[in-house]
Amino acid sequence: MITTLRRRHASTPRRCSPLHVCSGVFVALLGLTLTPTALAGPYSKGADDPNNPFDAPLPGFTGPAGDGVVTAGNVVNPLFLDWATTVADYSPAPGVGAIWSDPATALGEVTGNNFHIVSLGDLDQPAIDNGDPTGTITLQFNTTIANGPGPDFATFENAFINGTATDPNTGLSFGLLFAELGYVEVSTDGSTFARFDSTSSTPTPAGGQAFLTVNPTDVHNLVGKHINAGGQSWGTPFDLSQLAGHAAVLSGQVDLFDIQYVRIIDIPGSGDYLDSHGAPIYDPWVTVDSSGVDLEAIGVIHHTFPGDINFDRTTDIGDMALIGANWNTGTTWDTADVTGDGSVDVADLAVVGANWGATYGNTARIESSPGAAVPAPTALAAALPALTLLGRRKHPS
Ligand SMILES: [Ca+2]
Ligand SMILES: [Ca+2]
Ligand SMILES: [Ca+2]
Ligand SMILES: [Ca+2]
Repeated sequence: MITTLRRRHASTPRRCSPLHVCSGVFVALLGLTLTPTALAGPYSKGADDPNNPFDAPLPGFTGPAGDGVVTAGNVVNPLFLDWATTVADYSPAPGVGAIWSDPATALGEVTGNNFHIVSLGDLDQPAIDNGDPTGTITLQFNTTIANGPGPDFATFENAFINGTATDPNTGLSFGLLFAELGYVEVSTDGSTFARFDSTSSTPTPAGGQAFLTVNPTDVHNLVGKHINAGGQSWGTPFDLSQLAGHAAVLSGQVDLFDIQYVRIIDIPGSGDYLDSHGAPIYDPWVTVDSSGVDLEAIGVIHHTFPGDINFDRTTDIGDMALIGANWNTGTTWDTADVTGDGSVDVADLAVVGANWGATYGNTARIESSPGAAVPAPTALAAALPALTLLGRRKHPS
């Protein structure tokens, strides 16, 4: 269960070695059992795999030329409501080329341009053995990310095809990738982060691996596993609902309906860094210049709009029904607490009423037309007495 407690100024952040999974350490301390999402795969291919049940790549561009195709006439996928707007922190590993060191490059819409990136840098074995920090970047958004149905945001790296393999089921070939991988974490307050469980079953490299090919169907929930180069643009989806059992979410420190930060942590692919199951992660290593994760963009799919409890981008009877269903019992956005005070009552009803009929799209932050100009609808007026009665029944005085 998720609470709506929002600690904007959380206590001292937990410090976690990159060699371990933060949540695992924390939960172990509590004496509980951590069960990472045990998904068997095969995970999605690097491009155009819409039916993969785990992590179907999301096209950065859509239009008459087809999904994921970067060309004149196609447009940035309107699935994405928003894009990163602010660099909260950029701490690359040493050695990133100057032209790949501008973190603002990761802000704004996806471009599909594999040179329009900021690099996080890589670590060689002595640096890893020394415990040097890996490169990271933390981005913020104009509007917070929320846990709606399905994936809630997507990361765009600049992975490209660097080999081929054959799908055993279809006999069709697909691309193996030059994929520089990283962990993905989210935060409400910028202090406490929750990391997505990840999987990497890439076989141990036989030798030099500076140009290691990664089979994307072996990799899950790591930034960098989808193609965003050479005229193709595909983002890696992340679904906040997968963090519902994370200790920081359960404690209320991370609110899945109020995510304000996304942090990317590069993984030097030596095998020293592990997935959530304890398996070593391999990727091209050691890379130089535009080394490590090359972040191009982060797109937002879901954020909360006033009164739109069910994330269908309009405030109407569907949301009103959720108010009724959760009257006096709801505690989170998806259980109709749109005011964030931990209960569902007339204050939440008022928000829905005030925004009745508003519709929200890509520019919804400014185009929403709720408020006094919209007369109280008949449906709302009719629902009010019933809801009030419902409230009285549940809490007799
Ligand atoms: Ca979701
Ligand atoms: Ca890259
Ligand atoms: Ca709605
Ligand atoms: Ca409320």
